Amino acid sequence: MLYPQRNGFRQYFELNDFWEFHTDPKDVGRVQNWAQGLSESQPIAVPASWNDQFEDTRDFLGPAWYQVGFDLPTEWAGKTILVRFGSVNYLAEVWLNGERLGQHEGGHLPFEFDISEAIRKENNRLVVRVDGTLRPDQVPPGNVPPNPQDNFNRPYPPANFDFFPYCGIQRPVLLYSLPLQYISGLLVLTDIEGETGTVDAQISVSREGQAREARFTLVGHGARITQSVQLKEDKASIQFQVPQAALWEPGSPNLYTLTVELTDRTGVTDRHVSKIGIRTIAVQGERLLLNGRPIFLKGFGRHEDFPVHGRGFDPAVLIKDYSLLEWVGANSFRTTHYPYSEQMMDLADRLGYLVIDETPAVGLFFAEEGLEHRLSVCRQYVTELIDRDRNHPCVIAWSLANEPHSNRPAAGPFLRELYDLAKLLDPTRPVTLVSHLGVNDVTFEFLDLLCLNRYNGWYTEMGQLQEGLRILETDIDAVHTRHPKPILLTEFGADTIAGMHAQPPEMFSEEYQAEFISAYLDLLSRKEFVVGAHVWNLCDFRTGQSFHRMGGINMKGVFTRDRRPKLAAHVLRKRWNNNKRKK
Ligand code: ADA
Repeated sequence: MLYPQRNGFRQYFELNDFWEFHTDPKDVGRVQNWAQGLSESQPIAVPASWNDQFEDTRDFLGPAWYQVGFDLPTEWAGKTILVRFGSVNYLAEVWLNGERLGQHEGGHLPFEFDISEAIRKENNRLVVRVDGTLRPDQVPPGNVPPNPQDNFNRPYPPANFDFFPYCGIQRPVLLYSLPLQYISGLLVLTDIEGETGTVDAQISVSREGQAREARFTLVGHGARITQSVQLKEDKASIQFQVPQAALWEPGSPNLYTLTVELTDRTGVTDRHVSKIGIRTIAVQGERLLLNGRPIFLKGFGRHEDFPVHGRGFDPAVLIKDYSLLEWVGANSFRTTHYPYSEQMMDLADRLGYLVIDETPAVGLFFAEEGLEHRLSVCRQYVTELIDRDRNHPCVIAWSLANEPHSNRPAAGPFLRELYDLAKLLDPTRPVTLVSHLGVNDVTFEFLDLLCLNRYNGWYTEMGQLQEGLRILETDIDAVHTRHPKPILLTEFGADTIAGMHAQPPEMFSEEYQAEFISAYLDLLSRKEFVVGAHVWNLCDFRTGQSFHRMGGINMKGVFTRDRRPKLAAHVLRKRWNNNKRKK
């Protein structure tokens, strides 16, 4: 799904504003026909989660209703017009001027509706019903009946995952216009042969129309190449050879500008511009190769999380977090535990960060009840995520899930189906998922890259770091012996209260976190088959309430929630010394 653009043929404006908002705790909005307009409401900021904006909505997960009004720009008359939501968590149902446009399940991925027929010149009213209620058959699941085999530390609200289930319209809502016949899809594949880069670009067009030709132009780093081809029905594709290509990688994130134009006898009828990076990623035996050379991933699991905004999009926080990654010397992150904003991905391309792109499948369990629906939602997520992010050079792997409870019989076929789907949609990237089970994880038979979360010395061997490391080493050696594939330690860390100190180090002190992380990195650096280390977490973040989350905060960040460094951040900066490729 292409992001809207502004040029001579395409226009958009953002509906980032104060919308009208009304909670619907008794779920009467449908029968009272709130879709025709809210009779009572209060202002709410969009985009943002609703939970922290009011005094009485912190633990309210919905349903709730949003409404906003707008006029149609006169110059948009006669064009294709769409409304696009960057992320609404969790269930969204949308009406325009009382006409139901449709619905979408799942946060963190965009969806849109063609409103060319439903829109009016003036006084348009867009109404959205959002329901973030946790349900066992949803992904991620919640409100799961207690089951000893799938026991979770059940926080409040009762999520099957360890972060707050923020709800609302959490990323920008865009109204945008397109020509009647427009470029509706773009697939860019790159390769490298010697010093020459190869760029394959394929477009799909919305429908047959007056345009007969597509013109592709690639500009950058001394290159300017143009090719025109006839449209074949609704498709067109070309291949560029780029001599002395400026490759994309951390430390030198070289980007080219790819412009695609539809043309007819009168000239250009549509134009789409994108930034592309020439790079390759491959698993070769136990190595992970970026542009044909081994890469070591240094970085973090993160969250889109900030006070008051909740999981809401905030450009200043994006920039701040990239500044922290640069300061500490990281070169990568995983989008834990859901796809991040398109703006975050564009910045990863521009700034040169390697991204393991993860679906929202966290806390996945495989009891029979609700299994089919969970599978259909996971299939949808894999499809939507790859469609949204496949052209980003920063994305080096797809992660199907985080810590699925894959010790159940149904787990293997379920996850294998998602793996096969991801490989079908994108054969160019490694596919993984993140396991907490280790050597007996059935998925390790087929995954391309093995990702492990480990907390020896924290949840087990508490306060006994050396004993924890001994067990960790035994574990990863056993995984490697059985599955000679690259291993990435995707999570390891210790809750730390900023300002708490202890010598000798003890749990929750800054010294313990710093020693814990350093000792893990020392061990991992001795293992050739370990291709990366992602500390859990970059920053402290909001969770539900529980006896093991003081103040509803997970404190494993090396920075606090308001982005102040703990001792471990200084230790990592010294260690990672901004050398973008090495351990
Ligand atoms: C798990 C999970 C993380 C977080 C972490 C922790 O590995 O993947 O989301 O909950 O544990 O802090 O306990």
